[in-house]
Amino acid sequence: MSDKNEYMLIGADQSMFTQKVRAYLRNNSIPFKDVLSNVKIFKTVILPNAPYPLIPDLLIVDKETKKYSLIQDSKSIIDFLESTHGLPHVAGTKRAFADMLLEMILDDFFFLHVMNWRWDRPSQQKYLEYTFGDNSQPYEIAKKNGARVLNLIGGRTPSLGLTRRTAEAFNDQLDTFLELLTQHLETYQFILGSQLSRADYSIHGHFSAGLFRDPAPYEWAASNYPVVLSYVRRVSGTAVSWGSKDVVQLEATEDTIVTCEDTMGKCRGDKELETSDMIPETTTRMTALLLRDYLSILAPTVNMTIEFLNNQAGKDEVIIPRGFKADQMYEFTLHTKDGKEIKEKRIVTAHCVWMLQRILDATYRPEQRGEVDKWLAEVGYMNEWKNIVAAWEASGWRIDMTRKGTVASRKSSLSRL
Ligand SMILES: N[C@@H](CCC(=O)N[C@@H](CS)C(=O)NCC(=O)O)C(=O)O
Repeated sequence: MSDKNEYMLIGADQSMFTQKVRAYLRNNSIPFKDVLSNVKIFKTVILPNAPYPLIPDLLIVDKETKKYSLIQDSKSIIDFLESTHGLPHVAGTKRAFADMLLEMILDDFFFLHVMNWRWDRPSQQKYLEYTFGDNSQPYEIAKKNGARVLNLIGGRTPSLGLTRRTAEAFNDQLDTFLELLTQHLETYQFILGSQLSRADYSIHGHFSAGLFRDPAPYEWAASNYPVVLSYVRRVSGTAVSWGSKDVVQLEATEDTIVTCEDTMGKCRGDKELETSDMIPETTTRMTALLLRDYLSILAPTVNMTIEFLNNQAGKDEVIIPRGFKADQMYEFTLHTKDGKEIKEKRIVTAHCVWMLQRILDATYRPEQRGEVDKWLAEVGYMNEWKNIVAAWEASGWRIDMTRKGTVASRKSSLSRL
């Protein structure tokens, strides 16, 4: 960003994807102002400039003329910030792929594991109503307004397969994930080792806006997983916690500083990870835990998206709906701790096909596959993954995010350009 511009981030405290971007901005010392989203902002700023009524949205504002442009979606915002500010991205063929794969699973699936703690917990209803409301208003008005917001958004999770039938399995997996993460953090500061990456920002978003924010999960999560809480605060970029940005380790005499070392990036384990394109074993296990069930969502989503596109007779460009109609549900599988399979139905949400496309464009290109597959073989489910990739690539379509939304184009029409 030139000095001509400033950033404003439209979002909310309880929004996971807002917190993901805020942590990224803070850790990279990029100044920004927070703008609270509300109905008026959606109508006048977001919807005229972006495809979906979603937060976060980054405004790039010319300080003098006050003209702005807007970027929607946490991934696109981080991409923009990374390239504009020349910020580092994860190096290493396997590590860069792992980071994007994890970001997809965490953003598209793992948020349900956290959401599971948000709804249906009467003890925190008052808190949710107030904090989802417009808290520039007095308490009772804010609460009333928040109750309306909750009615609008709180009802969507069952259609994504988070129901009474699956709640226990989601919680089982969250528990196992938190145990693995605790074990991981014994050695490493961050998911890929000593370097912060997208996967950390995704986890941070989910946990800081949900698990370690809402009262009901806070007590459970903070008491049982204090190491994870400390990690989440570290990724926030503001905490006085070992490994946080600007926190240093001091050796001093009475009047002189002897040494003053950054604590960020200090691991208790293998320092060669970054340079030798290695992924911590605990990260591989966390990926495997979620990937097994996530593939039962990704595979039908990709297949049903292809079917939808192939029914658009003759069109070279098609806007894909964010969610398909409720009569096009499919069944996915969740595994409990003891290996029991739970099946549930959910609607098709095609955002993940765009996330898959991003991976194919950036970190799973044909020349990268040999190397990446070595790691996928360790994770497991490689054939299932490869079948999904093959189906999408054979479909003849690609997907991009545009002002109109996620748009699929026939590759044959693009190659004619
Ligand atoms: N893919 C988007 C997801 C954004 C998203 O789901 N935002 C939620 C808040 S965390 C939202 O705006 N929900 C409003 C709604 O669904 O109506 C991103 O990564 O930014």
